[in-house]
Amino acid sequence: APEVLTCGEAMLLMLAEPGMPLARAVNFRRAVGGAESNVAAGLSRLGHRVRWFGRVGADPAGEAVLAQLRADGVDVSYADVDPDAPTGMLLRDSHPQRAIDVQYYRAGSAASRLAPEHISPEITAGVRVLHLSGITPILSPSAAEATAKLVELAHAAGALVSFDPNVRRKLAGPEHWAEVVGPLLAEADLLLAGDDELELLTGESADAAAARLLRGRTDTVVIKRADHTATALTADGTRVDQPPYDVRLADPVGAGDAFATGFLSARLRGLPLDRALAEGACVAALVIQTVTDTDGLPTAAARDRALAAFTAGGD
Ligand code: KDG
Repeated sequence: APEVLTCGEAMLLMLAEPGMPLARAVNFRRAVGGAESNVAAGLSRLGHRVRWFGRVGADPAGEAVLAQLRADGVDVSYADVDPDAPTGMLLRDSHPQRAIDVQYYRAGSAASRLAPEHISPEITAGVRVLHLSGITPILSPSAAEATAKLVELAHAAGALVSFDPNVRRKLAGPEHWAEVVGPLLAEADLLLAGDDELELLTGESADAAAARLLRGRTDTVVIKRADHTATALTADGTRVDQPPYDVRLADPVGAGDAFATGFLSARLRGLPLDRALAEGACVAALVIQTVTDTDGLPTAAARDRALAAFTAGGD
């Protein structure tokens, strides 16, 4: 069985040439996007056994998405191909210093038609970690039910549920996010969330929300702050702060997925919290130096080299 299962919408990503505003861009590079498949690709590159579950259409875009995930070493053998709906797609531009424009073509996509009947216990059997994001339940009511079923199966199987809300304002209004994704926070054993996301989803300050969740089933909350410091808080009262590593930014998209990748890998290897935060920050620093979500994802050896270089000056 794989160590990790991720589930979500993987999409064809058409990435405008760097620096070109989306409305002016002529040349696009084909890549794959999707928060959960990014984490799957990242963990695989770091040497973990990972399965991605999700749905694509019976179309060339779906073939391209699955081929890319396979090339990254991700197990896609459980992925569904929907003959009646297309693979989701997004266009975006890429800039280090200005807001990134994203245009989705995913309403009615194969992934948005995810439903509980697509989730069988074999998908989660034997996995140690299930990593999910708030994007999946926001896609449709049936996808929200499927997400709840996956969480239930994972908990019943003794797997750790890792959750990143990944609030994307283009997909739904704030009230809808709070209503659909807010209640899921308490199902996470590990929660990785922006301070603004915690506030939006709970109506509390990030620290108050974290403290409340840590009195429930949640064991660890990593709060990603606006200044890019990450703070880990645990149920036993530990607090560790991790500043970002200073690199030349090419494109910030994918930083959160990269952080989750680095953090989860360290936890899977039994490393302590401070090391997991450092590895998360390290993988994020590598990914934001390239324009796609995934090209900067390191092998284990590349991560170790980068981390040694980042910490050489002593931070
Ligand atoms: O985390 C990066 C994602 O935002 C991107 O790959 C696309 O999953 C995506 C989304 O829904 O925005």
